[in-house]
Amino acid sequence: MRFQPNVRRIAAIHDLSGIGRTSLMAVIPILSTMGFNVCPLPTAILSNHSQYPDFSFLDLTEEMPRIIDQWEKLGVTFDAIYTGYMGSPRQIEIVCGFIERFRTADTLVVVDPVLGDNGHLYSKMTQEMVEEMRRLACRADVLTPNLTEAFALLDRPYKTDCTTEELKDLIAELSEMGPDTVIITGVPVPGQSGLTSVIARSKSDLRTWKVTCPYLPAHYPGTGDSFTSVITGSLLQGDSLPIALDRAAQFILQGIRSTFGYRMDNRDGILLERVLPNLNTPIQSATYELV
Ligand code: PXL
Repeated sequence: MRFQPNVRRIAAIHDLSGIGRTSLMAVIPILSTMGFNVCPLPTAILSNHSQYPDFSFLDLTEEMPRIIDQWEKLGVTFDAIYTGYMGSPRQIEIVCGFIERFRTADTLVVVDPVLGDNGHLYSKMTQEMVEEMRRLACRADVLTPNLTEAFALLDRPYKTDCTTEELKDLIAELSEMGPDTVIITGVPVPGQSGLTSVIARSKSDLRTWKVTCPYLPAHYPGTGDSFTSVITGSLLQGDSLPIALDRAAQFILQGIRSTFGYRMDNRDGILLERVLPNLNTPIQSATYELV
């Protein structure tokens, strides 16, 4: 009898930022803790993420095709391809090509269209990047924009006071672009400044799910990366969409709660190291609702 390791492999296409717990520095620990073999295809190396006023930036666009060719030679296969922050428009074309080459009928393709937050694009993001990101979004099985990114992808003005019907329409328009499942994060709850929500739907199901959780008045970079990492791991572990939403929302809330009590620089992100073990404890209670 031969024993085979049952460790599944995820290609993680994000930047590596040394300071601030974003991108690969959230993706790798979270998905490793959840039992996956994370294979990084880095898009850029930064001294620190781009929400600090200054940062160094090494664009890896030229290196990416070399890494991809080598992976192809090695004959590696991936159970999931998970993309986030892109360093240049040309890179997005390379990543689209990577998906064409490595996707099989069983591959889960998760696209986090990292472009901006709170109604603004991040400092390196241009209109051309938004347009290219639309091409990548079309190829996703699961698309996870925040509200800013959802409006940017649809070329509509940002607003925060959306009704549930408006959010459902946003999801429908985004899924018409291609993705089976669309999850919109960071959705304010009208009239309740102490709450925030995520809302999601799959074309293959058509029920719309919402998870609401307490909102603490602080912005921590990287929480979107951590959220989508937990979603990716949870779906690969076989959880339903609403359970994946609950696990991800609870993990982020635990991370924020573990950080908020300190007088820290918020740009350092959440204290991920403190909450990683929670990813392997059974979910205690689910709070999802149908809307
Ligand atoms: O968290 C998203 C993200 C990823 N990568 C870089 C960023 C940000 C957000 O600021 O700057 C480099």
